[in-house]
Amino acid sequence: MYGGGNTFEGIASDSLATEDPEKLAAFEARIARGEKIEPADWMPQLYRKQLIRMIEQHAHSEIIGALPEGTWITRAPGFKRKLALMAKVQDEVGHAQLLYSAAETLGKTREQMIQDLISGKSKYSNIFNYPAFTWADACFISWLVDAGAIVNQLANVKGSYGPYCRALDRICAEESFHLKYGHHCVIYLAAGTPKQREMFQEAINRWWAPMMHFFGPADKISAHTQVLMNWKVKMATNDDTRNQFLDMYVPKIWELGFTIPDPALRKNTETGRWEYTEPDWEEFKRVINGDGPCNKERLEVRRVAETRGRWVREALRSATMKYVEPLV
Ligand code: FAQ
Repeated sequence: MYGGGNTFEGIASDSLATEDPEKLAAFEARIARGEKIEPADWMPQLYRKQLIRMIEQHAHSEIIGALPEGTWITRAPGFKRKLALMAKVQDEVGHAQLLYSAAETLGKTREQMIQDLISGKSKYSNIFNYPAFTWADACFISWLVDAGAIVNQLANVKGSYGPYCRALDRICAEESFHLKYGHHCVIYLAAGTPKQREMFQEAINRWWAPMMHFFGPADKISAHTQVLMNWKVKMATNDDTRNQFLDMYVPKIWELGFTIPDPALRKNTETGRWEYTEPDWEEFKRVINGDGPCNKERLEVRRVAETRGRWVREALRSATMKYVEPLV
């Protein structure tokens, strides 16, 4: 089992033995019937902890995920691309807002979540710890990272925790626009000059390994999949979502005449599954535990935002602040 080196061991070994067996059975029966669990409903501590962990990491991924693309807003080629990218980045930050609110319903405050992010205690998606060197890297994120996120989220939208599923529902709708935008950017490069095609090929070469890691460790070493699937928080395993992504997007990449830097990549027509070189899980582990190419830079941006934005939050919370009726 993959340990991740921090909070996870504690959560995984958490025992259900102290839970009231009748309440636990009723809770599991509700989940089996496909009912949604709402914040005021009884739930086992382990379900609560797992949800907080996963939703919080998802929220952090959205705000950190805004950074590599965000640096391209001023350099995006042309006014329309700048406008579209600005709207997309703003959407990602909005997704974080929805997700932090969903996690707050489980009892962890937003302040604590942000503290845990900037102190390095909480995780966020591995993929945003890599640099977006070129415009083609930004296009890769908008098309293929968004595509990966949609595959995962469309599965989990049917999950058991009401507030998370409702947040995902709205997020998926917005992500589908991002996907179209990203695809359009890539088609433009693919139909462009040899240099533009070369730029996108280089982006694929750089991002393929982090993209394979994005769906999480292989099922055989994943720590949380089983418990999350039992309680319908996760509706597909890591290998299943990775396979679904490959099924949907590898043919599209190949159709555009690009190559993928994995000589073993092929669909096994008998099993219907994709075969690929086993991703380097040691690199994945290093990156998600703080030692990737951009981890320090990403967290520093959040630290600065937290410090500089403090006065705004304090002003909003201030008891002296009153609503003033508009003069109309
Ligand atoms: N990165 O046992 P599992 C986006 C950790 S949103 C970092 O398999 P689980 C939008 C995991 O936390 C992208 N850490 O864990 C966008 C655990 O560590 P812990 C985010 C990872 O929870 C697009 C350990 O490894 N999406 O991109 C990763 O069952 C473009 C063991 O792993 C979500 O968060 C990873 N990739 O499955 C924004 C969706 N994978 O906590 C801007 C919701 C695993 O024990 C631009 N989350 N770990 O210390 C999920 O579906 C799941 O949490 C998984 C991982 C599938 C990510």
